[in-house]
Amino acid sequence: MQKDRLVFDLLQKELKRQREGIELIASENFTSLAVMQAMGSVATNKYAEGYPGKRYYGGCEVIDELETLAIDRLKEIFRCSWANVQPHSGAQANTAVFLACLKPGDKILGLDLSMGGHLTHGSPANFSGKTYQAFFYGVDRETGLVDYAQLEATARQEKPKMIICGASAYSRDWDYARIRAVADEIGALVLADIAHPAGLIAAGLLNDPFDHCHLVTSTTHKTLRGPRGGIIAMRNDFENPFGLKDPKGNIRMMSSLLDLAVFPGMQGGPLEHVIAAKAVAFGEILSDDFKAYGQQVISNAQAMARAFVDRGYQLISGGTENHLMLIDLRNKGITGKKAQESLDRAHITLNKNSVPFDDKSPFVTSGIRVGVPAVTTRGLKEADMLTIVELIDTVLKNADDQTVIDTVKASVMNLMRAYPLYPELS
Ligand code: DSN
Repeated sequence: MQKDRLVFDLLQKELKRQREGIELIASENFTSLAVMQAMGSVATNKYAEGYPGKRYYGGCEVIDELETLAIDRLKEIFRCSWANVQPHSGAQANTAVFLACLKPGDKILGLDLSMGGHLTHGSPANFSGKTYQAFFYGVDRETGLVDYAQLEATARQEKPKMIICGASAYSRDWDYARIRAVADEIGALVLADIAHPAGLIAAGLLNDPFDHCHLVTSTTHKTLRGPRGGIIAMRNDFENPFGLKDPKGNIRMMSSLLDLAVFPGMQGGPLEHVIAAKAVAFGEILSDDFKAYGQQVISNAQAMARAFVDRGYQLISGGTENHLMLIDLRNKGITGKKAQESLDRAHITLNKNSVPFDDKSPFVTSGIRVGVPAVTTRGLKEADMLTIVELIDTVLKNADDQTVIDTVKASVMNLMRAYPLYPELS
């Protein structure tokens, strides 16, 4: 461990940063030590192109057991008939789904990035928007809720082959049944990208997308609290409705086309050390404690949202049903960029975020996104959320006053000392 001083000193500094700060980035979390140990294990040494029982390398018998365990646990969590745990990230998982289901130039319909959607749901800057013809729905200007009427109208007019639901900055649950109804009307597939709320869905605290969506993708490192990575799953297998065939020209079930799309379609050797860590995280999700974690996440988020509203902050949609909230700072006279940078100086970490109908660029933004999965893992409760909001409010009101920011930083470090992070590590 000590051989490369430069790297290990930097890792010690990062551990210190994580320990001393308040982590509010909605897409981050703290894995268990067991998850990290699996990631730093001998499985990183093994090449295993292919799938359990069908590899292109020798010596895969143990890795096969590991990957099968991860798949089985994931299927149990979401009551699925099929899952693939090899995607290196959520973006890779979405790429594989598109590759398996669509032809270049096909139409897709997703939530606009500027309204809380994700880059891989058709943004012109991304492969999804360059390869497919992307159309978008948004949120209602008044309510901040997904504009399902607009989604339906665009779906009926454009007849996309795939409707994508899911978001990076949306604080409400989804009406998957309504999306499936219009998809059935026009013969489209529905993909739910549950990267953000997956842990809350696993805990049974939000609507279940598997009942209504043909395909589901997720990351594993957000509310699922696993290693950085991606997954694809389906509750029920089915034949590709668009007649796409495998490379040999055979019609195959979707599960088979998806496996082929991940490997050899768009990835090579799977990261088996990450898959081992996914298996550990999935085991933790299947434990009794995980539902309590999910409930605490929602309860903390709601306490925090109420505290922001009480201090005159404008939350998009007025509140939250999941782990995050999106705040429009225009009535507070500070941009998202300046808010993020000032809070960073006080060791409070979050990200600037465009708000719906934003008049500022994505590099500046009018808003911030605040999430509680990481602080909840550290053990913070509702009363702490009120303290955090008070600290944030003090910084945002004194963004140019270094003395005030230094005082807040001292309070942040003092608060977080009461919630040790990785005490086993020196
Ligand atoms: N952009 C990441 C986030 O939500 O933070 C997800 O890709």
